[in-house]
Amino acid sequence: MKDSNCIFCKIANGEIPSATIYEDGEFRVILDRGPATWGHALILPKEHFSDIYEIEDEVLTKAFVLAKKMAERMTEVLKCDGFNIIQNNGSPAGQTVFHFHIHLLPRYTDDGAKIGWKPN
Ligand code: D5M
Repeated sequence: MKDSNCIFCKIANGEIPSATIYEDGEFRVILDRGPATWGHALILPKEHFSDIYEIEDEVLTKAFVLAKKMAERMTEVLKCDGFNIIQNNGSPAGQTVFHFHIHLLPRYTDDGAKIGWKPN
């Protein structure tokens, strides 16, 4: 269900312009307005789900299949050396926009970006 107060609902459904790099009937992929690396993009479902707990499994599956395809294509185009696929849930985990989205983060050797989690 669309949420009239949700900025990503408006972007995903084309009511607010965005730097769109892919679109189909269910998803829009946009460039992040504050890129952590060159080419940082976000997959937005057009339907509103606040987080991974709320999103329907079928849409979630399609979103991650799309993430894989986008990562493959973006790696070809951007010539990046690695790729983070990140999805935050809840404020303590870094979620700031409460419309489910997947971060596509091209990584470059020695890019210096402070991203990622490593076990101690
Ligand atoms: O990620 C939310 C991300 O969304 C964060 O990287 C900034 C980005 N953002 C927020 N507003 C916009 C607009 N209007 N255009 C493009 N990108 C945007 P989170 O995982 O919730 O912290």
